[in-house]
Amino acid sequence: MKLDLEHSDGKSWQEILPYDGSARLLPTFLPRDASDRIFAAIRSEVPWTSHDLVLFGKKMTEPRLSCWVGDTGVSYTYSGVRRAPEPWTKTLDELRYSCEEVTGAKFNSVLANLYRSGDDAMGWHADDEPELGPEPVIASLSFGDERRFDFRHRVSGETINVVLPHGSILVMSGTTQANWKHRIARTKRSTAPRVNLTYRFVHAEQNHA
Ligand SMILES: O=C(O)CCC(=O)C(=O)O
Ligand SMILES: [Mn+2]
Repeated sequence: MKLDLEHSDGKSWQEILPYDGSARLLPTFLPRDASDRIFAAIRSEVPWTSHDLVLFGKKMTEPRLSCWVGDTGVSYTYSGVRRAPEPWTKTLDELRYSCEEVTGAKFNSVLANLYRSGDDAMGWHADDEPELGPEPVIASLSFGDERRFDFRHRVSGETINVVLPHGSILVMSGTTQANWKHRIARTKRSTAPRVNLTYRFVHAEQNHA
């Protein structure tokens, strides 16, 4: 799907990727005071859970808290584990409509991640599960401490780094997931919490709910 993000109140989007996909950042998507309120609300509304994952045959605990939220019946396999969604909270649902408005895309679910400090992270991966479709639009909102988001091209190995500020939106679309992986690396620089919300559309025909 082709996105037209240019008409958002004259605010300027920055294209982060040089080729093979699109990742557009709007650093000032939400005002500071609204972002502060949303950050506090999400941290208390969401039933944060620590999840296990299997990495190289070893069971480990993910270094972050997370919660999968979505419309009834939308299930999603993530880190090898099928998850049924938690119901929408008021704040997550309101933000869904803001993301739909600014992207022109539809979202039926969101993966919420809470990085408690710089020790929490997410390793290299792509949001390329079959149920997201071949060219998913993913709207990623960040709140709290700034963290560096890295892209790495699957073939050339080129890496691109971008800092995601409080109240920002990063929209990945086109062939981004097919060509690039991304991560949030551990860092000694960050000690304060950060919340990230990735809004997605999970296709019903791929559901195994
Ligand atoms: O925390 C972030 O900015 C990225 C999260 C992410 O990649 C994901 O939820 O799939
Ligand atoms: Mn991801």
